[in-house]
Amino acid sequence: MLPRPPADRTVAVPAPQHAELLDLHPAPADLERLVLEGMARQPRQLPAWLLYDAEGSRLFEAIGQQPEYGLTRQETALLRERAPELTRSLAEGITPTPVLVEFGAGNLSKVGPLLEALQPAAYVALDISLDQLGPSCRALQERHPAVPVLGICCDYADLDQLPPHSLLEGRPLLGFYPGSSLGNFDPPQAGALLSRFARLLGPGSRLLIGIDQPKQQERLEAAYDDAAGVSAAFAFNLLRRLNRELAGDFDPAAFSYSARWEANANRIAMALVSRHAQTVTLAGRRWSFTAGEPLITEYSAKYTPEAFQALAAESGWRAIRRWCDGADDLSLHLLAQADSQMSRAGGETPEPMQHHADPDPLPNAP
Ligand code: AVI
Repeated sequence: MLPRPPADRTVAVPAPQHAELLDLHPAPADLERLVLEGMARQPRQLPAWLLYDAEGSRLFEAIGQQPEYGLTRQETALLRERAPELTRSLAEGITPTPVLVEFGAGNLSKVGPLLEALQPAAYVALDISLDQLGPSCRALQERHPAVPVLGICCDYADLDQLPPHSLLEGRPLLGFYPGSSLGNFDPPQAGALLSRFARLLGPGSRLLIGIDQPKQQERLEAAYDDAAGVSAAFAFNLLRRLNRELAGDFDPAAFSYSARWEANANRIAMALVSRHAQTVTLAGRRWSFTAGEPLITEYSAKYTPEAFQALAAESGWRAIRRWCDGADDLSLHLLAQADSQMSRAGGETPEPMQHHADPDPLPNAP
C-alpha cells in the first residue's frame, strides 16, 4: 500500500496511461479521532467510509453481484439505456465543454456510458479507497483515451474545495453521484453533503444523483443480509481494519451481524451486535459492550422521490427531472443549483433548465 501523507498535503502519485492520482486520504490521526468519536456515541457508530479498505472495496463489489442486491444492476442498466438522454439534460446550455466530477466513484463501473455520450473535457473521480481508485482510473483512461482522467483519493464529505488542478480550471463542473450513497448519511448530514456538492461544483452546476427508494421490508433486509453472507463479511471486515490500523483486539466471533429495517426512519440499520458482555481494546483505550449492544457499521436510508426532492430543495438544489427503472425501485434525479444562472466558468447559462423540463414538473422517464 502507498504511504499516506497528512490530509493537508497533496502528492501526485505517478501513474502510467496518463491517468493522474492525488492522495488526500485522511491521515491516521484523523482516522483515530473519528473512530474515538464514533465509539463514544450512543449507539456506537463508525463513519461508513471506514468500510472501504482494499478488502472492503472488493467485498462491496461482490455485494453488487448478489441476487438480493438489485441496486447496482438496476442503476447500471438505467444509466446504460438512458445515457444519451441523461447527458443531453445534464449538459444542456452549459458552455464551454464541462468536466464531469463523480463522488464516491468506487470502481468507476457506472460512468462509461456517460463519458461516451457526454465527451466531457475531463473526468474527475473522488473516492476514499486509493487501492481501488488507482487501478480503476488507469483502466478507464485506457478505455477512454480522449478524456483526461484525474482520481482524487479523499473523504469527499469532508472536502472544503476541490484541489487546484489544471483540469478543474475555467470549466463548468457537472456532478455525478450514483449508487444511493447519500443514504449512508443521516438526514442532516445528507442535506449538508448536498450543500457541500453545490459549493464544490460552483454556481450554475448540475448534479445527477442515484437514490434508492423504500420497498418491501423483506426485500430490503435480504439485500443487506444476503444468503451468501457477503454483506456480513463486509461489516466484519471493519473489525479487522480496526484491529490492524488502530491496535484493536476485536474478536469477530464475539459479534453477530444484523440488518434491520427501521420504518420510522426509512432506513436499514446495519450493525455488529455483541454476543455477550465484553471489553475490547481499541486505540489504547478499553471499551465495554453489554450483551446485545450494537456497533452500527452503516445506515442506508431510502427516499421516496418527493422526500428526496424536498431534501434537495432545502440544500440549494432544484429538481429538474427524474428517471427510474421499470419497477420504480430507484431513481436518477437531475438537479440544478437553485439560485444561480451563472456557470462556474463565468459564462452565462441561457434559460437554465426551466424550458427544458417537461410540463409535468417531475416527469418520470422509465
Ligand atoms: C454504498 N452504499 C450505497 C451501499 C448501500 O446500499 O447503502 C453500501 C452497502 N452496505 C451494505 N450493502 C451495501
